[in-house]
Amino acid sequence: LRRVADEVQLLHENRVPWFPQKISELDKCNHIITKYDPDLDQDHPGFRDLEYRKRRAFITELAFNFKQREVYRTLTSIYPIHACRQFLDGLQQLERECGYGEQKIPQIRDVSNFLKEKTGFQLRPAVGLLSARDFLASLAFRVFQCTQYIRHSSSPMHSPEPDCCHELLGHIPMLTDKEFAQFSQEIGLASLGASDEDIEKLSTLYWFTVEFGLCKQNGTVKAYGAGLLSSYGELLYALSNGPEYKLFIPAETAVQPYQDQTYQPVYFVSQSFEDATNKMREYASTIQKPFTIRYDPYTCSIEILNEA
Ligand code: NLE
Ligand code: FE2
Repeated sequence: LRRVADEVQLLHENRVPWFPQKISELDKCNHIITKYDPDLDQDHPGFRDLEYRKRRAFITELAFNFKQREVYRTLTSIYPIHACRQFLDGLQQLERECGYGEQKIPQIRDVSNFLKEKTGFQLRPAVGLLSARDFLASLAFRVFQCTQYIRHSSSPMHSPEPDCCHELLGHIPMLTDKEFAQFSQEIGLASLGASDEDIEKLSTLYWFTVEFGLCKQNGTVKAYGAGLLSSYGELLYALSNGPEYKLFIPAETAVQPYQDQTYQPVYFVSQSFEDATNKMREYASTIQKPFTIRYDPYTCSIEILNEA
């Protein structure tokens, strides 16, 4: 039996053009020829009809986005072994009660209404990539800023930037968990009015926990970070023993440099999910500010106490 690598080598040497070997690889068969394209072909009867062209473009886009099914299907196939319990519970509820599934991408409004009932979190369409200060400030109000576009279809298994797959599959299931929701709000509250230096540390901590955190559960390392749970490629990589692992100690993690172009070279592992949230809480309480704040859940506003 020939190994896959040999086969690839063989195909390569003979200069055989790439061809799909699995039905899912038809996603890659999406190169189009421009003949009869109403946007490019001046002889097309619809060339001068802008409404018609707009409608055609919309339908074409739907066809390109067909790939989201692949993102959903491949990710859900490895969650049972690699995702933490809180995430699996959340996803199950979303599938049962909120229209999650491979057939369609749910609307931000529906997911927001659902979350609101579970943990008081609500979603808000983000205008783009936000500064760390603005993003963290939203969390203080239990508001999660969501991007709305989808990753490029040429790279379904990893995206360097957040997209709707990342928000819906990575973050939302975790935000259905009461403890995690509380924890997220606390990070947000700690950020309000903090110095630039403290914001930098908080967002680094956010990066290595909420985005790329690993924790032990029943003796096995599981992912709870959204950046891992929305990337099939990186989720496998992070739990492959390939990368470097460090123990999560907030004061040390907070100064670890990071990049967002490709897989992380180092991940921080907590003793347990609870341990991660407790340590973060302790750390947040050490941030020095010349005032104290309190969140009033009735009016959804911040009260400033004993201003210096
Ligand atoms: N790498 C993640 C993904 O592919 O979904 C997105 C990370 C955004 C911080
Ligand atoms: Fe994220």
